[in-house]
Amino acid sequence: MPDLLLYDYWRSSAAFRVRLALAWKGLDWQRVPIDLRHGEQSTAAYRALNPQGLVPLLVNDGQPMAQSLAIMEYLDEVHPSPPLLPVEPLARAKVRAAAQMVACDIHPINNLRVLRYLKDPLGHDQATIDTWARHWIEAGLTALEAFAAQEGGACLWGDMVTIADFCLLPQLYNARRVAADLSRSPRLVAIESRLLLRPEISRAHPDHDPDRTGG
Ligand SMILES: N[C@@H](CCC(=O)N[C@@H](CS)C(=O)NCC(=O)O)C(=O)O
Repeated sequence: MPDLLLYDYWRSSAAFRVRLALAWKGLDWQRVPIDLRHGEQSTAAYRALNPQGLVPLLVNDGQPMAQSLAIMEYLDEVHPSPPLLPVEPLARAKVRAAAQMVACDIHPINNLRVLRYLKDPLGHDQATIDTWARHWIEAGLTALEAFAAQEGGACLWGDMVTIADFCLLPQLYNARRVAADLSRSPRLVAIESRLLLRPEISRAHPDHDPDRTGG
């Protein structure tokens, strides 16, 4: 049995980031499915492992680790080849900034628990909630498009595949789920298309997930 266990939901964009990093590093891992639609993230057993009640959670040799950015950087430190961050400090800061534009400023305000809270108890209807999600995703991706115009090439940062790309791909998947307008993000969509040509990246995508279900 592999040493790495990933508590994962096929459609979770934060977990998708970690699946991409695992695939990129060629690591063997095993999934523990946590069905977010059925509330499995909130059971006492899961919260004992991850008090936040969120996926992903990576367990390595019995040690649980939460937060996708921290997990990707951990994997990069323990398995440095192929790298997911450049070496030079300024370049590392730029890559982390792009990753955080997604992971800290777009994703958290469109997360399942946030959207559910807008519905109940705040009482917003689904159309309003979708408008909220689209607004913040489009605003965030417009800023990331500007980053790509300055720093990007085949990837978000030059031609190197980094943690920033592994935040971008899940965010674009998520954007399409709420029909966000991607017409102002042509560079981001082109980067995604190029990266999805790589089989190891494509295999980590929810559309190709063997556990894919309707929910
Ligand atoms: N900052 C966390 C975010 C994790 C997160 O929000 N995960 C979502 C799925 S993408 C989740 O578990 N949501 C469950 C819920 O909202 O109840 C990370 O990067 O790992």
